[in-house]
Amino acid sequence: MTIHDFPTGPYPTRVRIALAEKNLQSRVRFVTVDLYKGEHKDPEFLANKNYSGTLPVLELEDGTCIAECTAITEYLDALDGAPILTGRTAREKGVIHMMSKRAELELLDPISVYFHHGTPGLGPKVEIYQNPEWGARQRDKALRGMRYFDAVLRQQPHVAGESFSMADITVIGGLIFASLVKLPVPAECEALAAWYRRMLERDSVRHQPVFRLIAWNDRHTALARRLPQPQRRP
Ligand SMILES: N[C@@H](CCC(=O)N[C@@H](CS)C(=O)NCC(=O)O)C(=O)O
Repeated sequence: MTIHDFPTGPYPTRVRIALAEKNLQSRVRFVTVDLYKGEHKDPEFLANKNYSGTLPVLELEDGTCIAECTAITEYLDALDGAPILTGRTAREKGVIHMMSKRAELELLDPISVYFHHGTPGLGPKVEIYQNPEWGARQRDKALRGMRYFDAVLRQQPHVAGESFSMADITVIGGLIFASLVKLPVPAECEALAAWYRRMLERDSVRHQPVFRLIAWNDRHTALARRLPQPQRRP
C-alpha cells in the first residue's frame, strides 16, 4: 500500500495515527506530495490519485485510490489488526461515524478554511482565491466547536463514548491544526484540554512529525518575542 502524504499535515497525521494504533506502518510506503508547491493540484494528481486535490490518499496494489481520512481509516480497520477504531457493533459504528463527521464539520474543516482564507495558507502560488471574512467566520465556528467538544468530554472519557476511536483522532487532528494556526483552546475548555493532554501521551500520537514542527514554531515565536521590537518614530 502507498500513502500519498504530507508528513506534517493535520489530515495526513490522522491516518498516520490510525496506522500507528494498528501497528500497520510497515505495510505502507509513504510518498510525499508537496502541498507548498501545489503538487496536490497537478492535473495528473487530480486525474489519477484524488479528484478533490487533497491528501492523504491510500493507493492499493491494484491501483485503487482511496481518499478521505474517514474512508482510509475504515479500510485499515477492515484489514487485520487491533484496535478497531471505527466500531464493532452497529451502534458503535454509527456513533463513531457521527462524532468523527461532527469533528470535521465543526472543528477541523473550519480551521482548514481559516488557514486557507484567513492566513497566508500555502502561499500565493497555491492560494489563488482567498476570502478573509469567510476565514474569520470559520475560525469562530471552530472555537464554538471546541466548546461543543469540551461539553462532550465533560460527560465521557472519549469523543464517541468510553473507548478511543477514529472520532478522537479527528478531534486530535483539529487541535493539531489549531496549534499550527495559533488558535488557542479557550481557557474555560478544561475538559477538552485535559483530554488532549492524555491523547498526547499516546505513542501513536506523540511521535508524529507534526509535533516537531509545532515545537519549532513555538521556539521561534518565543525567540521572536525576546528580540527587541522595532522603535516607532515619534
Ligand atoms: N476531507 C479530506 C480533507 C483533506 C485535506 O484537506 N488535506 C489537506 C492536507 S493537511 C490538503 O490536502 N489541503 C490542501 C488543499 O485543501 O488545497 C480528508 O478528510 O482527507
